[in-house]
Amino acid sequence: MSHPVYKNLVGGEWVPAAQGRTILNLNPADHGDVIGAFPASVAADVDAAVAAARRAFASWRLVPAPKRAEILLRTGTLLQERKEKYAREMTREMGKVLAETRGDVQEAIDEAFYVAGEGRRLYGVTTPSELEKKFAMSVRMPVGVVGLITPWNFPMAIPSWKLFPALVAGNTCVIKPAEDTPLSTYNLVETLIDAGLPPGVVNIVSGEGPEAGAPLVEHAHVRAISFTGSSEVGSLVAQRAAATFKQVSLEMGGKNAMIVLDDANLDLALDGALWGAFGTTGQRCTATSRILLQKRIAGEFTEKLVARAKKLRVGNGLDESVEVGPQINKQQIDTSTKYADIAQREGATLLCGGHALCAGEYATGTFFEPTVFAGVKPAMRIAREEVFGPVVSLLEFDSFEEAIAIANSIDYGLSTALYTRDVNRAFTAMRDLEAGITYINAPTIGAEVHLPFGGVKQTGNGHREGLGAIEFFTTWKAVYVDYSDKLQRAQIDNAE
Ligand code: UN1
Repeated sequence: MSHPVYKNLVGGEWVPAAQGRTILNLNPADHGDVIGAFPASVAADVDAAVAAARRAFASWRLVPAPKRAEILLRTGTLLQERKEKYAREMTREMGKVLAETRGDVQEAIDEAFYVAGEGRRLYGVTTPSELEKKFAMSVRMPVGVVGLITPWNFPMAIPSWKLFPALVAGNTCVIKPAEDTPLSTYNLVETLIDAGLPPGVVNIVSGEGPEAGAPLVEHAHVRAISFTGSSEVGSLVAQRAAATFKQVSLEMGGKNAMIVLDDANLDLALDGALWGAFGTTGQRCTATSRILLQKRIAGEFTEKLVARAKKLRVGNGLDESVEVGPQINKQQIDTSTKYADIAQREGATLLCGGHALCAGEYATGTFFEPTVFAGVKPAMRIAREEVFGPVVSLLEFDSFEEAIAIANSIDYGLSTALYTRDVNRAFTAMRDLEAGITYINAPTIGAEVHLPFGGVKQTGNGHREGLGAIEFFTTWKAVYVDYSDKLQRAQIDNAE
């Protein structure tokens, strides 16, 4: 069967990768459904894209920010019109159910409207000079050419979190989308172009991390890298980028805890647990992967959770009755299977799931059963390491203080949730949970674009997307204007 063949976007032209090799983008629910062949790029392709971005930077940085923002505003409006089409294409390439891919496109729309407003802000600061007749101000400048490396789990939302703030600030971009889900980046960039983005301002280099991502990270003319992916790869990105002193923003793994106190609305907590753990088939960096239950309610909660997890309908995300789509690829199935084995060897009790689904309607894709482990102890690997699949661990605790300590006892710090009706404990948890995001009476997933997104410890390196993105994609310039008509020496002429 024939399928579309995609190219790289370099300086406004669609060009094949230097070596002419391609990577097939397959529907994870049905491997017979080929979305397309995408370029397997190498360093030469990255060089060409960076050169194009450098050329475009010369004029893009001079376009007034409110005008750059208008392109983003139009992009948001066009995405609204295309939402259903792009959501369906995203479900085909990524697998998550349609309600969620509509949400993913919506997140890009929200980001477009949010960042478009920045075009008329991009605030700097003025401050008095210590000298007479001297004016002092700090203005935001674009960084230059920025490299963006994005994951497969939010194929349009995460590229939009990076592209839009980078663009409004006057940077030009080279984006390397995840090789499993490049089409959604193509759709996003196509929309930017239709909205009036000039050639070369965004360039796409498709391919795999070691071949196409690494040269971008190492490129001497790339001034900043924004990466979302695993902590393992993030560490490599930071080390390789250090050689050329790039700014690096890393959003990485999580092992997010939901704490359920015995005064909580249990039905609400159950709804949150199912959505947080099995939404997006557990493939979110914000996914609920540990549920900490206070002993008095643990039995009842566990029983109800397992009954509902067993009833979740797994299948092709294009079928509206399906609740849990496939995992992205065989490698992720292997990881889920590996952790199911590890958990059992460590002494955890498998209450449901634990296996890949291979028979009947599942034979053509990569599916895994919604999986619940009980009797998990904080020291077990299943309680500490990221699975990135539909696998959740249940841990029990006696006191609120113990729950906070367990929640914090891991190397990651992205998202956390507390279910309680006790306002004092809610505020204590907001203060004490070591995470970039804390939810009260809501699950660990569901961040909105205009708040800071990111985490502490091995989840990130201190930067934030959303609210923090403009900070990352701009660099400060201090400007002094002396209108005294004489040489005024700071720290000397005005000193006692
Ligand atoms: C991710 O999993 O990498 O908060 C991003 C959420 C989504 C974004 C998740 N809005 O779950």
